[in-house]
Amino acid sequence: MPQILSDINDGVGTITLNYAAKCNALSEQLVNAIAATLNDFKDAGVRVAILRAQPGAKVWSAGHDVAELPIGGLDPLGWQDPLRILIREVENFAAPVIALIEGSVWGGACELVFACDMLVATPEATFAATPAKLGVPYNATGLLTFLNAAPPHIAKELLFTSRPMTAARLERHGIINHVVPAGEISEFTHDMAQTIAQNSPLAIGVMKEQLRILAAAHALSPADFERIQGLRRAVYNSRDYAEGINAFKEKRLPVYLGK
Ligand code: LCV
Repeated sequence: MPQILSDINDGVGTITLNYAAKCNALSEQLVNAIAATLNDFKDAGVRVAILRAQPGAKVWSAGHDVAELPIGGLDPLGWQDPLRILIREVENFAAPVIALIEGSVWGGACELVFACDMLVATPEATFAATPAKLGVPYNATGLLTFLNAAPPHIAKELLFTSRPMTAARLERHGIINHVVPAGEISEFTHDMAQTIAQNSPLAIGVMKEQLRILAAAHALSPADFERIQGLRRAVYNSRDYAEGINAFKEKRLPVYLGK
């Protein structure tokens, strides 16, 4: 069973997450399939991409495949990590990527939909950022995705509580573009995609890339960069980091000791 399905219709490419057995966890295999499909979309001249789960999905994506997280000693979200590769694929894809969201979105998948260019969600959709729950020291570009999508206090509430937030709450803060009933969301999203597809792909592509460059333009001194990496290394080498991942695998609540 393929972990994603895809199709192209009138210049709009749709990628459907199809890995229900693992709640569409963003495994290396699934990420590679999405990246390859986006490349095919580029070759086919796709003007808008829609990223979605199966209609009626209870879980849009459970985020990073926890089984693929290193237990310690290695950066869990390094440059070559599948989630980091996927975020860059979406941000660098020359056409707009619209996240069509039904179901619950967890962890790195929350960052993934925030990295998309627009979000359309059903009223029942929920969004939970889980590094604090899992004990993962999120990385700087990942946190920047949250900061570029959400007001700082909302980003911090998401990241520090790990509690799911409703689509209505995120729409109120301009993070979600439209909240649309499940029975209408596919047509609504395709209509918006068709509107975009009629416009200039060159102008849209260059504006998307400029917005990406401007949103990422932050001066960070080498000393600050090394300090961030040192702080994160101390966390992913900690007893608590291993506890978070082991608790997940053992299906129990973690007990964090702050060390
Ligand atoms: C691997 C999974 C996963 C999964 N990986 O079904 O943002 S960070 O820093 O935290 C980042 C590192 C990150 O993204 O971490 C992942 C964060 N994700 C979560 O915390 C969500 C974890 N999953 C859940 O809470 C539940 O699975 C939900 C609520 C999504 C669905 O619950 P439900 O009862 O419907 P199960 O929990 O029974 O899951 C079905 C199968 O999917 C696997 C899970 O281990 C189970 O596999 P088995 O049947 O082999 O036991 N699964 C779920 N999430 N992220 N595998």
